[in-house]
This record gives sequence, C-alpha cells and structure tokens, in this order.
Amino acid sequence: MKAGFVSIFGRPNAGKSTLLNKLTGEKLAIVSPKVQTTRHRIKGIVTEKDHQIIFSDTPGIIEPRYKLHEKMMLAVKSAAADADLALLLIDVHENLEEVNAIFSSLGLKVPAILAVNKIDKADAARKDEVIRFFGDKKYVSEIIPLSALNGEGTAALLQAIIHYLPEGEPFFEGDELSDLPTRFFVAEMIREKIFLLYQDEIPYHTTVIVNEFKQKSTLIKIRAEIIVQRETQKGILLGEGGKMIRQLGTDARKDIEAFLGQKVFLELFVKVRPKWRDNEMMLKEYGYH
Ligand SMILES: Nc1nc2c(ncn2[C@@H]2O[C@H](COP(=O)(O)OP(=O)(O)OP(=O)(O)O)[C@@H](O)[C@H]2O)c(=O)[nH]1
Ligand SMILES: [Mg+2]
Repeated sequence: MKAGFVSIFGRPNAGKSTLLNKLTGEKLAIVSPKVQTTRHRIKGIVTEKDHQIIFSDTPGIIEPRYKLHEKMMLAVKSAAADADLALLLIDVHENLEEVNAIFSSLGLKVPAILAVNKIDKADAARKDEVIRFFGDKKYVSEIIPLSALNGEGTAALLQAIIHYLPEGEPFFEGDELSDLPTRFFVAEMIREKIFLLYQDEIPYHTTVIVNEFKQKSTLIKIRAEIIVQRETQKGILLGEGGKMIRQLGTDARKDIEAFLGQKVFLELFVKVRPKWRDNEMMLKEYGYH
C-alpha cells in the first residue's frame, strides 16, 4: 500500500484548481479565468485499492499586499511543509525565468514533478522549449505536459505520482473526499459566481460566509453573507433593482443543488465591513486562519 500528500503549487491562473478537480473527479475547488481565485488549501482525497493520494490545491504564489494575501501564502507554506511530493504546475505560456525563481524559492525538500499545463493551446515548438528549460533544473524530478482542462496527459501524471508516493497506510477513510465541511464548499460556490459575474476589484474585495445551513423536510435552507469593503460595492453587488444579486443567487443555487443532491433555498445578504482584508479578527471570523 502507498499513501501520501501531494501538493499543487504554481502562480495564479496556472490551472491548479482545474487539475485538482480533474484528478479527483469531483468539483472540489472553484475555478475562474481571473487570478487569485483560490484562497485556501483544499485537500482532495483519492483512494484506490493499492494507494491513497491526498492532493492539496493551494492559492497562486504572489507577493503579499495585504493581510488576506499573507494568509493565502501561509496556506501555501503549510502545503509545502507536509508534502511527500510537489506538483509544480505552470501555464505553458508563462515566463519561464520568473516561474523558475518562484519554484526555487519554495525550498522544497521532496521530489517535484513539473507539470506543463494548457498544452491544448500551445504548439510543439513551445512545448519542447519549456521541457528543455526545466530539463536541467535540480529541483525537477520529472516533466509531464498535460491539459487539466481536457484531461490529456493526466493519466501519465497519475502514474508518475504513484511512483513517487511513499509506502504506508491510508490517512483517511476510503469514502472521504476532503477534510473541509459542507459549509465551506457552499461559500466557495457563491464566491466562484462572484468571480464570474463581477468585474474589476469586486471579487477581490469580497468574501462569503455561510451562517445558516438547515435541513428542512423537502429542502435545505441556506443563508449566506457576502462581505464587501465599501457601500458602493454593495450597490454594485445588488445591481439595479437587485437584478445582479438575483442572478448570482440563481447561478450559485444551481451548483449547490448539484453538489448536495438536494433542493436548496438560498438567501443572500450583503454586508459592508471596511478593510476586512487587513483585519486579523475579521479574517479569522471569515475562515482565513
Ligand atoms: N486552455 C486551457 N485552459 C485551462 C487549462 N487548465 C485551466 N485552464 C483555465 O485557466 C483558468 C484558471 O484556472 P484555475 O484552475 O482557476 O487556475 P488556478 O491555478 O487554480 O488559479 P488561482 O486559484 O487563481 O491560483 C480557467 O479559466 C481555466 O478554465 C488547460 O489545460 N487548458
Ligand atoms: Mg485555484
């Protein structure tokens, strides 16, 4: 039996969350075309007859500009600290020197697989250039080109991961998918829709907290708060006559119902909490530890 922790690292937008979802076959992590979508370490567990892999999706590596960013980078650190294997993910079109500097600074003491993502939108010459570039980097044990989106190369990646996995007994029960509570996933699904529906600074000034989750006879009643930093942002979230927040509620509810396999009544409220992203107590209250 093999079992171990495999952490996915990379810059914002490399496709880490898309890859976690592909490898686990579940939509555990939210995905958007915008950078800095993921803010937490999200574990996804895959259990087979002869192995258990505990994947960790992490926030994209950045230079912190406010306390929320610092919390996000602590999530990266924690995933680096207990990894048995690192999965370094890059977008095939990224600046190679920059990404090399970031990976070198992780100070990894475990083997690393360099996965070159989004090959569905690169030509063979670029793919070769990237593989050549990382070929002589000491921290790279193996290079695998793939597309997290269409699944090309992910079977080869899985084989390589199992090869590096240490011998050991499983850490989790066979039917466990993650270590996070349902409320977390519900809040994340609402946050994903905010990333998809709103532009500019809105997604970055916003967080979501589920403060009621009640099983009723025929449905689940969920009440969630959307936290913003300014009154004007509250207006944008609501939209004219509440049009935008109704759209948000409908989009989020569909995903939540699919995730829970049950009908959901979703109530959304918007609250203004000035500078919550730099407030230690509020960050804690909103789940950023
Ligand atoms: N064409 C293509 N797009 C991809 C691929 N993988 C991910 N994407 C897209 O890239 C964007 C970012 O994907 P995410 O999975 O959210 O990226 P991430 O690395 O988790 O980003 P952060 O959470 O912000 O660090 C989304 O629009 C994905 O659909 C791929 O293999 N091919
Ligand atoms: Mg992500």
